[in-house]
Amino acid sequence: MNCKRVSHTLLCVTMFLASAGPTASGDDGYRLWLKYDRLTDPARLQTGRESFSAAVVPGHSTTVSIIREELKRGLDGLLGIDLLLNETLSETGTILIGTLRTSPTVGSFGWDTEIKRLGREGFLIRSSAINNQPVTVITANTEAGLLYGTFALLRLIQTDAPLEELDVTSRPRIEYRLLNHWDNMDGSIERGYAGQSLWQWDQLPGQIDPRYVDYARANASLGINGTVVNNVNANPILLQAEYIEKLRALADVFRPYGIKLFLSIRFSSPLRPASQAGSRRGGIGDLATADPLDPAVRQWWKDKAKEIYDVIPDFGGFLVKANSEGMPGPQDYGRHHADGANMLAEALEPYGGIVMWRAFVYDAETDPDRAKRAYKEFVPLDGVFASNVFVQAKNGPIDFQPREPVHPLFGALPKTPLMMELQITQEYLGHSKHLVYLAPMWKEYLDFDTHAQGPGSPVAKVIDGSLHDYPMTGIAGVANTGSDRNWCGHLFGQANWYAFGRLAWDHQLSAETIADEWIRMTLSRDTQVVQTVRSMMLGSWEACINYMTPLGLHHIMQAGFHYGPQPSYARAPRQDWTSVYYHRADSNGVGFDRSSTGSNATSQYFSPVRERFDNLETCPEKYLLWFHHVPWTHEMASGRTLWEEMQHRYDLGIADVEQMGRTWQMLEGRIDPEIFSHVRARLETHLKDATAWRNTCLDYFGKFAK
Ligand code: GCV
Repeated sequence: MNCKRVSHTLLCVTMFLASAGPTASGDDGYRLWLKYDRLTDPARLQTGRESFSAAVVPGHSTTVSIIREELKRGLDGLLGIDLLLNETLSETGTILIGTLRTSPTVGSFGWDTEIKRLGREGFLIRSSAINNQPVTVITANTEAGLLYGTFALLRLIQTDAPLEELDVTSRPRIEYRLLNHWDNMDGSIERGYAGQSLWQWDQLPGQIDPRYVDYARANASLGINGTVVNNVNANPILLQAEYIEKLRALADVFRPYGIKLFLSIRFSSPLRPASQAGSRRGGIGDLATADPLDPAVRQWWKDKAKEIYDVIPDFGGFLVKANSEGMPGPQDYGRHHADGANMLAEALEPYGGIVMWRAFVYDAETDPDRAKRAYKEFVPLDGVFASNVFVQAKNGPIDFQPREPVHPLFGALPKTPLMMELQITQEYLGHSKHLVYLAPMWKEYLDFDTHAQGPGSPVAKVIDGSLHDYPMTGIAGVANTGSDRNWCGHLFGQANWYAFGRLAWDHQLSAETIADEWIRMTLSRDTQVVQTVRSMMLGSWEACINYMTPLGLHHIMQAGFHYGPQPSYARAPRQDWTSVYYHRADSNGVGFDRSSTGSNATSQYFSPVRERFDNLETCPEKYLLWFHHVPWTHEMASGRTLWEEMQHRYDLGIADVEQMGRTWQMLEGRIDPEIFSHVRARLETHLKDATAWRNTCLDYFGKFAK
């Protein structure tokens, strides 16, 4: 049965309605994907109960206690067993969880070489036997690895994976897997749509909200190993001693879950406070300059780093937005990005800390085309950055649009570890009101072949370091979490948090597999419910592109708010902050000519991508209006004119959202009623607002196309 496209789901739903059973009630979504609801298949229950009735987890650390608790909780929920926690392997059906160091028994299997290859965070789960008694072994080189292995075993049980003859080896492909919170000190979240910040600064360090623990646990279950707790539009007060204490309290909660704490810093922190309230430029120091080449400034940062590491010995490092959107930076002193980054790198280096220097810069003086600016600023600096500096670039060259071509920096910095920044929060994709599953989008970027070193140079290989042999690798996701009871506002927003974590661990996973796992863990294990919801999810990103910005249109959102459509927006302090700058519609056609006859942004890509994008005939239609100004009468692959195709795409987007609503409606009684009503209400808003998108855009562009 083919349930892949949204439009096919009706058929699939109709076929299973008779077979699926009723569900439990009253789920507020708080438990995320770690629900551990009881298995219903009797055969699986029996296998599970026989295989996992006892556990031996040697050790005394907090992480070991967490592993024991998680296992107990998970197996109690999934299998209904009261797990025996033993000191020795006396029971049949024991899970042994230990490293070569903590468990001599693990050493007796002769797997030492394999285990060493797991690295710092990988794990091995294997069915084996001791004295003819079956045993399941979870082993790793570190406690973090054991924790990840424990979550992985629980996931296998929870997702109905085969449990016999287990043999799973897994290690992360990327070293730094971070959430970036854009949380402000007043509790608000920039581009956050799920309530207020999770961090209660006024209560820290004394009071630890239990939610911090649940947050860390959820991240650990995915293998996320770091979190930048504050907005890149950073407030420097977090560097004050009082706040470092508060940060210590958070770091203490995160540490046993394998999560390091990082900070966004303001480059001008060494300066005296700004006299103007709300200014992005002041600091917390008493210096008259923040020039990165000034010895006093360099010393200020060294002292600050020492102060932080004295309190938080495993502090991760700094994320920096500099010379971007009014944030101060080295260019204020005639220095370049590497001067700024290297100064901070020097301060952090003695403690093993790193700098993540963002490439989200678009100074209008660099080039009239915003899409070209970051490349022009950063490529000349390749090889100039210190070894503990990442350059962190967004997936596309503008700003988290529904669809962009890949950022040309990927592949263009062979000597500088490039960290990819994805946006989990849906700033430009319907906030927490639209159901948009982002894994297919992220896969499109990761799989994109840059041709940086000939064919077979996908972005995934750039960021996992294998293309350029990067000494360190990283990926970041701008978090969509908040104080809302269900964490993400929209229940399906959880799927994006989940997908980010899973892809950060293993970018080879497919969007389908990840959706499947998430649905089974969050909504239902009924195969047909899973297929139906998965098809809704898989079609949702393309639907969103169609009703917002089809065919390469971009940044035609409401000014500032970025939710609804505003293609007519023309007044702004700067040209590149308006919608008309991006779409350039006129009576002849529409689109931004970035080809060699226009801004020549295509030249920033490697051959043959460059030529493919440059030529109107070979440019993929999904990027057409990104790279070309195209006549309204241009014949598209479908045989329609551009204008007809645009209408068609907008209509298709709406049809898909309508279909999502119908499909969801048919799931009533098959999933938890509270979740059902919550999603149904969101889908109603989704359809209403998507329709506004179509109507506004067709009305607007129709005036040009006539
Ligand atoms: C944190 C876009 C967003 C801003 C965000 C910025 C960034 O411009 O609209 O809210 O600021 O990107 O990534 O720094």
